[in-house]
Amino acid sequence: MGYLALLAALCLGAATVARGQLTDNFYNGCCPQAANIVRARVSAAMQAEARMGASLLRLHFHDCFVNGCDGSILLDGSNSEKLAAPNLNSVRGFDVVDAIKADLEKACPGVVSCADVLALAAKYGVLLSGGPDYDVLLGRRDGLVANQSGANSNLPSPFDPITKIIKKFSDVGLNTNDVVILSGGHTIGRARCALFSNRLSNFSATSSVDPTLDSSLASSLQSLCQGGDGNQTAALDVGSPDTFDNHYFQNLLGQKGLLSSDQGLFSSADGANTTKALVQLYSYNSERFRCDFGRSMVKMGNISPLTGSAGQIRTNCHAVN
Ligand code: HEM
Ligand SMILES: *[C@@H]1O[C@H](CO)[C@@H](O)[C@H](O)[C@H]1NC(C)=O
Ligand SMILES: *[C@@H]1O[C@H](CO)[C@@H](O)[C@H](O)[C@H]1NC(C)=O
Ligand SMILES: *[C@@H]1O[C@H](CO)[C@@H](O)[C@H](O)[C@H]1NC(C)=O
Ligand SMILES: CC(=O)N[C@H]1CO[C@H](CO)[C@@H](O)[C@@H]1O
Repeated sequence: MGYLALLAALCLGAATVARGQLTDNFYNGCCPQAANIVRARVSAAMQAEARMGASLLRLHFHDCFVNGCDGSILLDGSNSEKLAAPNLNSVRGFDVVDAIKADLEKACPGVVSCADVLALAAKYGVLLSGGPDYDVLLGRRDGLVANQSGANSNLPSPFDPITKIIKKFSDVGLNTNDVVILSGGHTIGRARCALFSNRLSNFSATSSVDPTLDSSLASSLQSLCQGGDGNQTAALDVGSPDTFDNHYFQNLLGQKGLLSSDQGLFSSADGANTTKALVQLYSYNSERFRCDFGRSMVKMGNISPLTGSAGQIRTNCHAVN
């Protein structure tokens, strides 16, 4: 057996031992440098553009909600998830993923899946933004198909009522607590005017601005978006868009959530009182948020993973082998 084949076999061995479960030491035997390789690339990308940490976090989320965390969002082609409405001109970070994968293929050819690259990149995007250092679980294998219609139906929209968002999370095994905790991912990153300008004018017959949007924030967003093509971006966490903190929840208490789906967790009547109570909790208990966020990320990362001999380890994340 050649050296490289032996390395790959070590990883298969780990999968067998784990009986289809993800583990926190999956690559220790066969590619011990995997996490450091990902961390270095994410760090370099964030030095060039701090927002990239957020973009990589979102990529993992959008991968996991469609056919599980299987790297399907990275596949090109006419049925590509990249072309689905929630992703088109919206998800970003593909170049960083390619650079990570190229480094990994040099160090440990054929060993680290694209799905795990996304999980690791999300972890370091969070950590290097100042977020919690949770133990990411690994050992996912890559899917063989993209699912554009699945991306259109499963991914939450900022225009969905909170009840519908809760349903989309429960469809993938996540509960209402996870909805609130993981929405806290919006402590970093940006959103385009097209996704929130519905709140700025013509909101209802009686008021032109969403009554649950702080009026001075509304004015500044109006000037940002006015006359534009909908592609201008605003911070999801108005005070500290590149720092992972609990200001996202404090903002909601002050009606400074950006998306309707953010503010709805605190203000919406249909949000049920659980989401409101959790927003309050995290607004004053930052440690609790950090801890719960890590736990919910692990849970999200566990959505229908392919393990053992299912799927494959893609050599090129853009296409099946
Ligand atoms: C609860 C339902 C959710 C809705 C409706 C939602 C919606 C959105 C929208 C509309 C954007 C802006 C897209 C654009 O401007 O093109 C966005 C950005 C973002 N979302 Fe969410 N999201 C949700 C949950 C999550 C979750 C669970 C995470 C991760 C844990 C997450 C992480 C992010 C991040 C980090 C960004 C900023 C990305 C960047 O700056 O490139 N979101 N989200
Ligand atoms: C696409 O996603 C939908 C919704 O999750 C699912 O019902 C369907 O089986 C998926 N199709 C494929 C080909 O994976
Ligand atoms: C926003 O930018 C994308 C390219 O990133 C472009 O295709 C789209 O037309 C722009 N939107 C509008 C409304 O012009
Ligand atoms: C939410 O709380 C309010 C009072 O704070 C109560 O009137 C209402 O019935 C509660 N709604 C639900 C769904 O529990
Ligand atoms: C009630 C209200 O503000 N209506 C306005 C909605 O937007 C259109 C233009 O997009 C205006 O013409 C309406 O006056």
